[in-house]
Amino acid sequence: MTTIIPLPAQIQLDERQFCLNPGAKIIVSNDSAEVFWVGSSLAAKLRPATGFALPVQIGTQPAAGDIFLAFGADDPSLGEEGYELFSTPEAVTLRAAGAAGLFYATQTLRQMFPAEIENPLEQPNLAWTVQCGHIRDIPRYAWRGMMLDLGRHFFSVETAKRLVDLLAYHKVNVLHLHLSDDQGWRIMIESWPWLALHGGSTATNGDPGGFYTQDDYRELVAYAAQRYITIVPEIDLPGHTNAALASYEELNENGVSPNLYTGIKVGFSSLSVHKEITYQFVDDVVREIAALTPGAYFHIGGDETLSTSEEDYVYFIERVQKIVARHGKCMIGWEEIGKTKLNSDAIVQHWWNKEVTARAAAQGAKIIASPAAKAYMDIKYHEHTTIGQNWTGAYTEVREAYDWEPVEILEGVAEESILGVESALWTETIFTRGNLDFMVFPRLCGYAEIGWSPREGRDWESYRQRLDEHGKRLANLGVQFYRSEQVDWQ
Ligand code: TNX
Repeated sequence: MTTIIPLPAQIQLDERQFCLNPGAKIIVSNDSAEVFWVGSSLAAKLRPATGFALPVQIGTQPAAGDIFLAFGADDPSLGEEGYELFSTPEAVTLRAAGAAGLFYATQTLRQMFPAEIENPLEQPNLAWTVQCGHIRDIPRYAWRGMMLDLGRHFFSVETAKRLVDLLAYHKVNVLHLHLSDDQGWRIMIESWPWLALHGGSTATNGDPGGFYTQDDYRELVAYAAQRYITIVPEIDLPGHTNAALASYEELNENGVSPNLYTGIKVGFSSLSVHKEITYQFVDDVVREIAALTPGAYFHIGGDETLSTSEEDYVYFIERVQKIVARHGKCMIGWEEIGKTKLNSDAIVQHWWNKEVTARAAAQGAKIIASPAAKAYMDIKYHEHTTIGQNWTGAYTEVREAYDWEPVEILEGVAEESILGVESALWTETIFTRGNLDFMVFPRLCGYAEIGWSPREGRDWESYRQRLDEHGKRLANLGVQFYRSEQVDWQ
């Protein structure tokens, strides 16, 4: 039985074993820097626990005992992200047509070694075996995301990079950063510096604030890109803007800035939809962030604008849509933007209202499934969870987070319109790295499987059993995950 998460599309294993020995090499078939990096990053993951040298070399085939990374376009049906893994007693071969696929093959291989492979300290006297067999694996959805809310509480670049590593380990390929909210503005905009300097100075509860400098953000984007993760920046508009309104009085209808906000209410703030300066502001913010972001997307929020009239909302979003397009990005918004007339490339993120989501899909928008009752990781696991919220009216235990189907949740949306799945960590009650670990893991493992694995192969009992072993991997990686009673955890 395999313990890989997300479950590969096709997997046949037998009783034989490959054993990684001290003299093993990692051979890469291609001398491009990108492919070499994939080989090197695998070596870097396997060296600490094994204590082996694992040199990375370019070559056309493996010698006995080696791991071979065969890169090439000879099987286009694997796509950019698919891969094959062949394991025999002589060698392990990873094969892919795209570098992302090769990288995902290395993540699968990590999960085929004993769980101690993830221990940062050398583990002497362990046999580093991998079961023999064949895997052919291609993702179900193109969009496998997670959102991190930096507005309510700020997380450092180091914490975000650690999260990127953990996402990559689960073949997640999008990290959506919610960079602004009522409680904080988290990225330096050079043409409007007080957004970050004042608007970023605090957080929910009056906790310490913070913001990414443009160099911080660039560094995070590059780190994520190297792990095949696209950063999607979100600036939430026209609501959720108290931090911006507090920083620049001219953005306010009455020309007076409110105080910084450290509570957790939503829906009370709005930009001034009929002031021209508002659109200058949006243009500058989108322009600067778009220039820092190689990814194709810009998320404009658009949710919970309870203090903006419907007419103003439509006017505002349709204007902002043009600004995003002018800066060369594809616009994403929360489902509420389905009430407006969308460009054909718009993407809509479903979180609550199926009817507006269906309206967006009917206009041709692609849909990302983030149903709050299933995919919100700020929701408590059960009534005794000490952090988190439960406004969805239910709790989201590990099983509830896993056992749902995007196609069924999105009533009225054709299957072809579903781009993928994204889970979300809202951080009103979450601000330490330990809080983050606890709320995200192991639920994220389930979302990763919903996004990657074929629908037919998904099954709670199989997942539950794999999670037991996977928990040891997470523990070795230093993740302080929630040990749900639904899982046996040896
Ligand atoms: C709803 S979902 C929000 C967030 C909150 C979250 C708390 C959405 C687009 N907006 O502002 O943080 O609920 O669960």
